[in-house]
Amino acid sequence: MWGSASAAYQVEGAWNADGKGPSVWDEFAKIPGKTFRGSHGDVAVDHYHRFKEDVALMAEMGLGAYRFSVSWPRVLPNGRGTVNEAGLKFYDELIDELLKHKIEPILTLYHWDLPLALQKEYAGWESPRVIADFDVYARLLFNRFGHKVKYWVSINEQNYFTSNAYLTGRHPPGLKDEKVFYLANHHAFLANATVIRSFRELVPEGKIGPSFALSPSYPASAKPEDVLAADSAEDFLNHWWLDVYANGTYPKLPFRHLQNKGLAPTVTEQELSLLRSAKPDFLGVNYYQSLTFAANPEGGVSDGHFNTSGKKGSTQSTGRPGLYKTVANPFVETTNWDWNIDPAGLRLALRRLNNRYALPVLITENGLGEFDELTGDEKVHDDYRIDYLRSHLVECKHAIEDGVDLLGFCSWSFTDLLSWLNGYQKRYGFVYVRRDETAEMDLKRIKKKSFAWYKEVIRTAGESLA
Ligand code: BGP
Repeated sequence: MWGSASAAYQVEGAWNADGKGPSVWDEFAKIPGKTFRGSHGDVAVDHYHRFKEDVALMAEMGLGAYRFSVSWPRVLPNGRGTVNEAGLKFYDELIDELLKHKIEPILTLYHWDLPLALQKEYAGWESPRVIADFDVYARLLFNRFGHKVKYWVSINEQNYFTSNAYLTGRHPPGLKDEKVFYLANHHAFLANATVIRSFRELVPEGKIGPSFALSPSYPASAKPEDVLAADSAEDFLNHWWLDVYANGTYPKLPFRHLQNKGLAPTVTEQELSLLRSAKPDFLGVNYYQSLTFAANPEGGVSDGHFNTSGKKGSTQSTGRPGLYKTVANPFVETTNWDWNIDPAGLRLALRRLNNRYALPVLITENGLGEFDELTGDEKVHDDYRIDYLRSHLVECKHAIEDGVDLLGFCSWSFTDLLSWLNGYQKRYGFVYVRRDETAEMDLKRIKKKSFAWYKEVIRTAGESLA
């Protein structure tokens, strides 16, 4: 599948239209200082009203699959209870429009826009009550769309959203509490497993899996301390999630470490058997970069400045004192947001996944966020994006030759959209959308150079990459 991806909050806009309830992001993004120049998704790129135009562009490109997310509070304004039929209708029409153009819909159940009502009522993911509510929401969508949507993503980047929500405080609800982080994350695992079980019952022919933000870990040097640091990072930052998804168990080493510190979640036998019984059909991989780690002494680095402005070089090291910290990798280029550009890291990540879990993989996101310049004659010469995607796709081919079962590739993103913390200036799309952080302008869609390039890649089923 040659696809492209988006998420509700980042594209839809229409934040309070036709009965939609508010999400945690509708509130959080408007708190001064939380996002780049106060950018938010009230209008975003107005996909809610312009989806037919956007799907027509997808069809023109020959796109094979479109991954989008459903906004939970658009269909259940209070998180549970009354169903908003107008919200369901929007997704019904979007899916039909995609199918009409032979574009495979890939539906993400949760891409971070928790209904605000549930955050207010019981603190959202901090409470086990969220598990049943998430299941009711998921079952509603399985029943409604299960006959026409085959591919489903359960939760997008549980690792990234929980880390930001409860460790760094950069996402709602903006907490910095390690114990709460592991607890909320455990609830998300149980919610993920619960909906996979429901999926087996209601959509037996479909395929479902979580999407994971995967950054393979490299040691900063061959110094044994650095190699150990990278090994620990792999355990704490990747296996902590992937082992639970694929095998239903937490990895032993980090679990013991956290238990000794009183931070590990309490896990019952019943929960373990639920986790074990909910193996996904595939692992969704969101790959943007590899990370490089060095030893980090007790009392060393934990959190550091995160570059949301595009001022190159402003990212600071982060880590877990006593175990590891991130360092720059002198062998790779970086973007203006300091993300490492490392196509071979994608091949490595896919190989590691294959060796450890032997599950099919769907690349649910990969792309380059950069400043784009719209020229006077309405062109965007984004050769850097073409280079990025081409090199990553070539590594996918190598990974397939290595034996990885790759179901598809979704670039991030199709149109430009809101980057959660980085505003509208960090662009990812094949289609430029004319707007900026504060002004919506005319939201005109303009095809970038990469549009024609990806069209050719799809038309030749990758042959044009060679
Ligand atoms: C992933 C998210 C996407 C998207 C992407 C790019 O973490 O799943 O929603 O935003 O990263 O990240 P950013 O927008 O921070 O540049």
